Amino acid sequence: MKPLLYRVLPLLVALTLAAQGAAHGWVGSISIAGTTYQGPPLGTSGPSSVIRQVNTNSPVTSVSDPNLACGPNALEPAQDIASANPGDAIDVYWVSTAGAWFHDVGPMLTYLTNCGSSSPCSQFDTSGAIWFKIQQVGRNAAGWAQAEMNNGAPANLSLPSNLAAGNYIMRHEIIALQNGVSQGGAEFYASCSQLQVGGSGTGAPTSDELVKIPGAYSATDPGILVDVYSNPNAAYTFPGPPIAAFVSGGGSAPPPTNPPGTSGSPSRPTTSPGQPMSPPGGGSPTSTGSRPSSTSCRLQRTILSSRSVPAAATSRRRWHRVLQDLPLFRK
Ligand SMILES: *[C@@H]1O[C@H](CO)[C@@H](O)[C@H](O)[C@H]1NC(C)=O
Ligand SMILES: [Cu+2]
Repeated sequence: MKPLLYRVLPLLVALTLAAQGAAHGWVGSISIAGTTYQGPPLGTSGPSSVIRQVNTNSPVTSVSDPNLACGPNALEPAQDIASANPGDAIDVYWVSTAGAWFHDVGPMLTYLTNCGSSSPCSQFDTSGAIWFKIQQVGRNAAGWAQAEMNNGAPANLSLPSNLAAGNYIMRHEIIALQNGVSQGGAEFYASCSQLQVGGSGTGAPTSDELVKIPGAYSATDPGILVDVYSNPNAAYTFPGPPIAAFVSGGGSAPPPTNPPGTSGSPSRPTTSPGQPMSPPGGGSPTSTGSRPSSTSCRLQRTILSSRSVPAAATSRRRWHRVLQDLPLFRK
């Protein structure tokens, strides 16, 4: 009974995903200073976790989608809070239905928002929250850092070494740019985790370093509407605000607190914290169904194993386009 179920389940999931026309990814776990925190299974809010889990592996593709903050329907707070300290090393393990994360072009960025001191982040509503950037990585000598995760490696960052103590939500984001050449083609993946940071740091962003999410990006930002294949060595312009100056030891200000009125702001569109979550593979609230752009992501990687050669990159993109038009290959 059980073994059979286990054998059939992945198939069912795959079929559901094929029907949905997408297969992308989510955060399976994070580790903070060596302690691992498992995320809830995709599409659930339990078991208890520090990660606000998304309910679909599909990306957000609109820069004005409220799901840009924490990923699709991850607005429901998680139950747990991770203890952390300034300077802690954090690993973020992005996974996919294929196992490891499989997109390989585009930046990864990390933001924090302060949940305030009156209640823990497990009660914090991120709609209308103000965020500041603490980290971003694009290409390094080996290529896009995102591609390092294709072998199962986590994204890695450190909390600012002088970060003021307090309650924070960490937002880790991948922007997958394989379709970034067309407006609306960039795929945004975000994941929020609830932290309580101790220590005696005083570092905080200045008011001009704070952004709302959505609100921080435009669909035509040079780091979002961009052809990453034609000129692979072109300098990449990260979207969003600069990294807060205090992160590298610059000036600091009193810790910013989200104004009380921001939580549950009526400007939030279609979703609310109390809304029941759909089962795995359920419809994406971002209406990405019309863009089956990444159905062939895994396939193209299998077919074209050569990497980091510009010519191969160009042909990968062509394959991406060709394959996504062939229903035969949508599996
Ligand atoms: C890990 O961090 C190093 C240093 O910032 C960076 O070069 C590398 O690309 C990162 N890897 C990932 C997958 O984030
Ligand atoms: Cu994808």
